[in-house]
Amino acid sequence: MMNFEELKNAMADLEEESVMKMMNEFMKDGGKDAGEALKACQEGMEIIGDRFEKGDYFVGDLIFAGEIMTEAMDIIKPALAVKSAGKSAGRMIFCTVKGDIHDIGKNIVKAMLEAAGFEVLDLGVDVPPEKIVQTAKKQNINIIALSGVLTLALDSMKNTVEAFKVADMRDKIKIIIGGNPVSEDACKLIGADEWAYSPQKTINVCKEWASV
Ligand code: B12
Repeated sequence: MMNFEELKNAMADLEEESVMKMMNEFMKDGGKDAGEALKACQEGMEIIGDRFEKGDYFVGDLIFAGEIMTEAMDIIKPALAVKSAGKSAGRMIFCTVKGDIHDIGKNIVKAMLEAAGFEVLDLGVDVPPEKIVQTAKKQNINIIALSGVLTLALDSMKNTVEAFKVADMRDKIKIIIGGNPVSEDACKLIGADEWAYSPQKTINVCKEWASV
């Protein structure tokens, strides 16, 4: 049985070997409650963030943390995402907004959307509003998912919504935002249609939009 508290602490302490061992054993045991494993890793990442703020960890530690988290998620991805068979659930654009290069959360949510049947056009990180608007126009895609972990990402998200208005496309597209600083209030301020923290809510919202 996976001890999620131990996993969280191993993540926070950057014990790569222990984290991988726990993840591999977790999958060997059937990978049940993969969402809990994700949550434990995320909580570990929050502790890492706090230690960085206090000056106990440095940028090199954040980089290493990112590598461990990505590796860990690669192992449990099959258990996190329930594969849907059949036709495409819809097409969408996903990216991390301008000024922000954090992409671990984006990649997790993207993998789960793909498993749920979405065709996700991933524009990567640090993506300027104009590029998102142009891609949506060219590819005729009307569901846009924006990720951001830095506080400044909220401004970039707002600028992206504005860019869609300027291009006279705002009423034709749906925008969902997510990431650590995103909240109900931020969503209102930014003018997005929805916000989510959990990948499952993201899937539900996008499925609803795609079905209209
Ligand atoms: C790993 C990490 C890095 C790595 C990122 C590697 C990578 N490939 O992503 C690296 C080393 C690159 C990095 C760099 C920096 N970082 Co950093 N980083 C982190 C850390 C420790 C973890 C982030 C993470 O991956 N979390 C785990 C994932 C799974 O969680 P998540 O992103 O929240 O995603 C979940 C949800 O939010 C949601 N979600 C995510 N996206 C979306 C999108 C949609 C549409 C939806 C619906 C849902 C959704 O689903 C995910 C799964 O549940 C955080 C600490 C923290 N508390 O988050 C700091 C943190 C984000 N970093 C911080 C800082 C300051 C920096 C740097 C400025 C450091 C520096 N001096 O250079 C740079 C900025 C570079 C830039 N321009 O972006 C600060 C941000 C402070 C702020 N308020 O703005 C934090 C909070 C640390 C701290 N406490 O000080 N960082």
